[in-house]
Amino acid sequence: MGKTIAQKIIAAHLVSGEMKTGSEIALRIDQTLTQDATGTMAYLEFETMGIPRVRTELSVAYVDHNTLQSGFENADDHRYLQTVAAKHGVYFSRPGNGICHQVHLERFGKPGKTLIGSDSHTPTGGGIGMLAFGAGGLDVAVAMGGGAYYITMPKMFKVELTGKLRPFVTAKDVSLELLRILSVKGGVGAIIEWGGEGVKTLSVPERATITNMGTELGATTSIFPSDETTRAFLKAQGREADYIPLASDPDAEYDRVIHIDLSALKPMIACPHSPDNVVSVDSLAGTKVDQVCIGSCTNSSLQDMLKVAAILKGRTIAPGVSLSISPGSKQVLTMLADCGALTDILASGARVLECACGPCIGMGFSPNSGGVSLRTFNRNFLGRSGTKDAQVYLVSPETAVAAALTGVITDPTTLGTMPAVVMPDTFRIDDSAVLAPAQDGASVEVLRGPNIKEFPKSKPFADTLTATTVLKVGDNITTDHIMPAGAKILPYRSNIPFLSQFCFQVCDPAFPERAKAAGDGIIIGGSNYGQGSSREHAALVPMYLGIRCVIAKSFARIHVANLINAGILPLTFQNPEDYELIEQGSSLVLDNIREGMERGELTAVDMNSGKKIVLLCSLTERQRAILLAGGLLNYTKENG
Ligand code: MIC
Ligand code: SF4
Repeated sequence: MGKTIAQKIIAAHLVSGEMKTGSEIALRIDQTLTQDATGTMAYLEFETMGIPRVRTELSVAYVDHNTLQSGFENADDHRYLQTVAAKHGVYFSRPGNGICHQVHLERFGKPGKTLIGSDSHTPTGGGIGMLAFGAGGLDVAVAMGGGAYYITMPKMFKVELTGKLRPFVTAKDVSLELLRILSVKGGVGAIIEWGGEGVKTLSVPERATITNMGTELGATTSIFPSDETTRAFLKAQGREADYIPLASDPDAEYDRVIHIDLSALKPMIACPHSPDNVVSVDSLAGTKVDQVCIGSCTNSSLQDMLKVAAILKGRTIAPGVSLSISPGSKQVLTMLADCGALTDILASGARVLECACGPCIGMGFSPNSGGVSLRTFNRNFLGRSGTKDAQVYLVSPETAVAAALTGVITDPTTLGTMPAVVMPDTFRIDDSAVLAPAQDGASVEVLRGPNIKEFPKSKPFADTLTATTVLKVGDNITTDHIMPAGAKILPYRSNIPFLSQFCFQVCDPAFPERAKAAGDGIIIGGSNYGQGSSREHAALVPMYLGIRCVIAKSFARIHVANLINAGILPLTFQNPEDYELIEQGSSLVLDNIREGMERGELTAVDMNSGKKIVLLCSLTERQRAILLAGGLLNYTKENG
């Protein structure tokens, strides 16, 4: 039988396991990336492993999230990251150099290689034919130390593209259309491969927009073939030598095939507060807009920015709208300046922000009270923008500019003729903001600030657990609900005690106190619990607050791995209707935990109602050992 692209890369990197859907496989990881919001914790974890130098082909530490320095905390963390990277053989991308995924695509990504990053949008690298996964910081730390990355062998989905996008219809609209079809859980357990004749019409940055947003589908990762378009992109980046061709075999088999005709697509928009709440832009035409934000790892490439500048040229934005533009990298920003496009952007009345995540993670530029904000980003979860009652919509750069000019939601295809945008044959190569690690790490002193607090310790499991259900939540709970981000909280990513005050703040501000008072606690969740970001803090903080188990209808992939790594037992209902039987505040007893973990089935007895609820845990031997050791860090220390 022929192989898919992903299967070929997996086969070439398989350390252990069988490439059988649903079974655990371990992969050799060629490259890692970290960003600053998850990176501080990841390097603290790496340091405790006592490995002097990373064992990957390439590891890069980016600073792009916590760039607002309104106190010493972020600056201290940047200094820590710079020194710890220099010491251990990691390249350091300085603040201002750009968003990790954009810079990695431009300067480091290689077709056919494996990459894991402590950020859920690491699959952006699939745009260039990499097999790239988002992971918790601890998994990245282990990979930096030369350890394998464990995943469940995914199903294979294919999206077959035909036709060609019409002017003003974009790769973002393709992503939104797929979210409309599949929903935020439609990709769980699957790798999404993009193929068909339509692929040839998409540039690498367009492909990267699409693989970036595969994360919102819950997919394990997404990948495009590596073809002549990929070669041209790498050549323009001065990296043609990194090119290899990659395609699926003609007889490769897929679990599901979805057809999308690019020519038939319309501009689409995701409504508050979920990326799959998608309708066509024309159906909302005329809705008043207060703010427009263009940028993020989804839509900040040179191609996106040149299109935005070309539409803005000679026009000014509507008086009621505030427009921000954050180019994805220093390369993008300098090239916009070189060709004069930056002047067109500034002349329109836009506010140009630094090359960083910025408003996407609530790092400044929060909307006004109840404000309508149109963003070219990938997530519009409740409260993520920093304004709890804001109405955040996700759109393409073209739809964003149309709204900025008119002041209302506007179908960009009504703007007239799309100005021609010519992409340069070569990019401006200047890697001076990427610092190479020290030759001799031993002499480098790692500088730590007072904000770095001790890593919380998890308790190993006894055979019986009696715990209170301290919180019951519904479906599609995101890690932004569990552990919010934003400018006020993000600087404390290496200070778990401080962060814990904000756990579940969006759902229930009394949760942290209640959880602490309860001692051992359990969270009850609906389906797709923990979707969204890779932040391991969404597991470490509940662990710190005494959470021992999460019982849900189903889990998102990265979060469930983070729970296990943190020593929290993830359980699912055998019968999803039993979700209704458990009330918040009841007391559950779980017996014979060890044996139950082995059998994959445990019974919880509700002390209030006396009801018995059957719970499932399909854990591998390794995962059981991690849980029994009290988390991956303890396990790794014990097993070398
Ligand atoms: C996000 O987009 O939510 C983030 C911030 O990039 C996260 C990582 C984090 O929480 O630091 C992600 O996507 O993994
Ligand atoms: Fe940064 Fe937003 Fe991308 Fe996350 S989704 S990496 S916050 S730009």
